[in-house]
Amino acid sequence: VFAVCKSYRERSESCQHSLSKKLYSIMETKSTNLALSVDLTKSNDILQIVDTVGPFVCIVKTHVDIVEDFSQSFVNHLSDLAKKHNFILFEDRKFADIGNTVNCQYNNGIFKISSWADIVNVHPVPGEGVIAGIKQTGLSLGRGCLLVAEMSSKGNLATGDYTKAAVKMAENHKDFVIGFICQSRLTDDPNFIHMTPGVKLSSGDDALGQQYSTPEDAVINKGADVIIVGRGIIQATDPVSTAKQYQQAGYNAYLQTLK
Ligand code: 6AU
Repeated sequence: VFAVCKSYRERSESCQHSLSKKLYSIMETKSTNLALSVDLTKSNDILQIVDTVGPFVCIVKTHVDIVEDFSQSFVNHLSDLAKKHNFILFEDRKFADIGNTVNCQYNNGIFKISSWADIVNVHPVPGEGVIAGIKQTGLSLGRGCLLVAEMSSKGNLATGDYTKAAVKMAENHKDFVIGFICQSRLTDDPNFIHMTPGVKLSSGDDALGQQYSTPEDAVINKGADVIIVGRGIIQATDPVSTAKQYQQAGYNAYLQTLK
């Protein structure tokens, strides 16, 4: 068991970034550490599930490049739902190029990610320039980013010294990096939020290398602040009641870490 053991309220007070403060206060108010990964390909399907599951999550995470009918109106609707249900928008773009290129990818093209996504994630593999590139636009907009310091997939290379170097990079950019995508507790610095994907009610794997642990395992043993759940919810016969189950499992696990 990791050493944080602080309530969301305390964590909200001890972190610096306004987005982290907002996230912890949403988690406190809505009693949820659940992020919905809404990996669907039609905007209406996404908006429909987000409107029904929105009350139970603190974050909605998108992969906008899989949306077949992407439009500005889709983004406007998604942003309206974020206000209506009080959650944060996370575009899972995993930027991984030189600073100038990622800055262009962040601002331009069809998706104009910087104009609507509160959070994006970044692979640390190119070095600090990848953070600087996103930060150049994101800082003044009040955005934040997460470093992919560890991965959930079988045989991934984000381990050992790579993960340690990622933590160092985050420490050098505390004004913009608000945390990690990870599979374990990487630091006790209250400025960094740990978000863990690869979560399902029963552990196991998929046919393409994804590896799952349970909400309890992710929060209590791996030290996740936020659990990220995709297919466990979106492929369930009843996504709303299933989302409630994940919310409860994740939140109860959090309560156990406070004891
Ligand atoms: O629950 P799933 O397996 O349906 O979906 C997991 C989601 C997917 C992945 O692209 C993403 O989480 N993900 C990430 C992220 C969030 O960066 C990193 C990782 O190591 N594993 C992972 O599954 O949208």
